Amino acid sequence: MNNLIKGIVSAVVLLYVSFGTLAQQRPNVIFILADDLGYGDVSSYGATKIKTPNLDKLSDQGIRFTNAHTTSATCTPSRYAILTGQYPWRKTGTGILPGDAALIVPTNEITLPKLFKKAGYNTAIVGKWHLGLGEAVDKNWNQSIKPGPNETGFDYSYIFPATADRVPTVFMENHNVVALDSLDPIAVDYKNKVGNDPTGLENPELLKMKSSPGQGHNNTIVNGIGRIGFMSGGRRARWTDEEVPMTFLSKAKDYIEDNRDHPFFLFYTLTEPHVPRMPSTMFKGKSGLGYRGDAILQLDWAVGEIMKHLEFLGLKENTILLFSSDNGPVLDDGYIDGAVTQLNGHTPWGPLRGGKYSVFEAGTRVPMMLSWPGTIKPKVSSAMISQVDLLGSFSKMLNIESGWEKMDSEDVLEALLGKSQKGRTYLVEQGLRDNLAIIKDHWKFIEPHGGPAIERLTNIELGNLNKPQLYNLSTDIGELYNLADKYPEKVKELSIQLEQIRNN
Ligand code: NG6
Ligand code: CA
Repeated sequence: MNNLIKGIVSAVVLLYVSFGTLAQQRPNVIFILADDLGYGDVSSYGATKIKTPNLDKLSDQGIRFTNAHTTSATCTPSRYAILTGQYPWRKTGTGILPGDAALIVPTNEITLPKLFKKAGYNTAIVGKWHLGLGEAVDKNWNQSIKPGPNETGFDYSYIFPATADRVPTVFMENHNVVALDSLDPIAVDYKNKVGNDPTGLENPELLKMKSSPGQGHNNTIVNGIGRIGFMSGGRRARWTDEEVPMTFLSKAKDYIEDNRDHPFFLFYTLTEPHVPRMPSTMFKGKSGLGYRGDAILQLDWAVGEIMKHLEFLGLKENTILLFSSDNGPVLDDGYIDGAVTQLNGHTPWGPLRGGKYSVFEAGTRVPMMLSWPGTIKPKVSSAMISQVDLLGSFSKMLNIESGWEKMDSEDVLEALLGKSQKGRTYLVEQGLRDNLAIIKDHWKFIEPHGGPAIERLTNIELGNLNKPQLYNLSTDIGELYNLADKYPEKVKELSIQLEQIRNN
């Protein structure tokens, strides 16, 4: 070989090797999202009546955020924001969805998983979906259903359609219900009873867990639990609640293993501790706090299993593990499951006021930890971060154009990786409906709202008041002292800013 050819060959080899190394260096990203886990439900966030050793380990080896927020105090809007990088209240129809809703995430716009795909990652979602499926409410569950998670950017999906308390109580792998049986077709209806299955209303004696008076959850009974909505057929496809988290865990572990040689983004969306809380037998009674506490122990265990799996596969160092919750905590959310009677002094909301559905802090301020062993140094961060920022921040990390600059999303990568204590300067929080609050620096302004102050069924303070509320979160994290009358200029400034963001 003459020198020229030798030179070209070695340059090509060098290029190949360095691209290969670069590709290898790109970290996998696993985002584990719990359902209704509160700021005070985790021992590294101060819980004393329950121990979450695996989440604590994650806190110890990564960054533990004390000022991280969902955009909204309920699931559907909060997840919509994670995927789209936009505040959900800009679009109608983004509230809590029934189980037969059509897909609400646009399929022709950038999403968080599409961003990862653009960067060459494999992408998957395993767990709860709750963003609608198909083009319309009316759909045939016995055929392929599109669009859904796969059309919004996930190469692979293994989900349940809505919430564990809503029909259809089935898993879907990509476009199809798992274990379909053409001789026993599935029908779903949210208005009228379909088929002959007993309902919680007609046959309460068949229930293994009673629904709370006045909260519904008394339509079709599946696995001894009354659901929201009616379904018939699909007997083979119906899940057993005790097995749901194990199924998701096993699918998540398989996905990680199958993709060990290629960068991947896995959105692993747990169902705990959302209702119906029906943990696996090995967790029943373990926490002493009723099934809600048991479900939290189960969730913590699943996170530990993922961490062990990463270690076993040699992926620990090169995987960003992000953990958070989709909204704040609730005790009685539809079933009599001991959450209230066996609370035993536990405070799921920690030092915060309100809970799920609330525009007070406990609605949207959630536990969040990020670990990337070997790359980031463990610390506690008070940087203000919203989950809507994941799109902008990962765009920055992956160096991919996504247009986040024109969205509600911001780039807070430096804060996420613990290099800076500065996150956003302001963020907007959404309560149950259209009631909004804005936080800027340590000031929080809640706009006047005529809705009820307390939601009677769940016994949660929603944060509604028909006059402005202003709280100084640096001295009053519990939002007890309304300073609106004392600082009218601050109220004016923040209400104008909120209006500007709303009209953006
Ligand atoms: C509420 C349900 C509640 C839960 C919630 C959704 C009633 C009375 N309550 O409407 O049980 O399913 O919706 O929770 O129906 S979320 O975390 O998915 O937003
Ligand atoms: Ca939720």
